[in-house]
Amino acid sequence: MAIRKILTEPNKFLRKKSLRVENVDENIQKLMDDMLETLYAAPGIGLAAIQIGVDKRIIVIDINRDKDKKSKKNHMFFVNPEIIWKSEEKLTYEEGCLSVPNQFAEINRPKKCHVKHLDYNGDFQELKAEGLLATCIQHEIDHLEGILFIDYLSKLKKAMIIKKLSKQKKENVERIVV
Ligand code: GNR
Ligand code: NI
Repeated sequence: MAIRKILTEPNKFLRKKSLRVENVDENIQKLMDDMLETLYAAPGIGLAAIQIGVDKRIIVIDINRDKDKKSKKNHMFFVNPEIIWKSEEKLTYEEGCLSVPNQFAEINRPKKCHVKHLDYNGDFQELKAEGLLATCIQHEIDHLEGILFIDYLSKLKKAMIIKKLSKQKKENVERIVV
């Protein structure tokens, strides 16, 4: 297992649409192991493969581990996830993203969703989610389409965040060079 580097905005690769996984084989499982380790190291509650530079439709989620490191691992892998139902009822959650460091914003999404996917063993699963889990699943599936939560903000707010992140990136590069 290995902790992988997480890509951050602005980065064109984060805007790429991820590709379906044809076969959940050993290499895919190894990738999922790395994703889990990277998620816990970050720490975060969800991670999409594209965030570590792999354009495959794979997500890992653990909404409990972040707050309580001693809690039992309770992660889920989603391969080729598809939302098959969304509630009319909405929920606003303050979202963050490991690829948009230190930026937070309230985002409104369906409160509940049903998702079908393959698990770590390549077996078919269907899951009913609500609350934070539903929010996180939708946030991660957006990543597979090249969508970030800042895309839901006003043009001005989004531009301000991207400007801030570009500046931070530039400063980091200069720190290394000098
Ligand atoms: O760690 C994360 N926290 C979070 C909080 C509210 C809504 C979504 C998320 S996902 C984020 C990790 C991440 O960037 N996943 O793609
Ligand atoms: Ni994210």
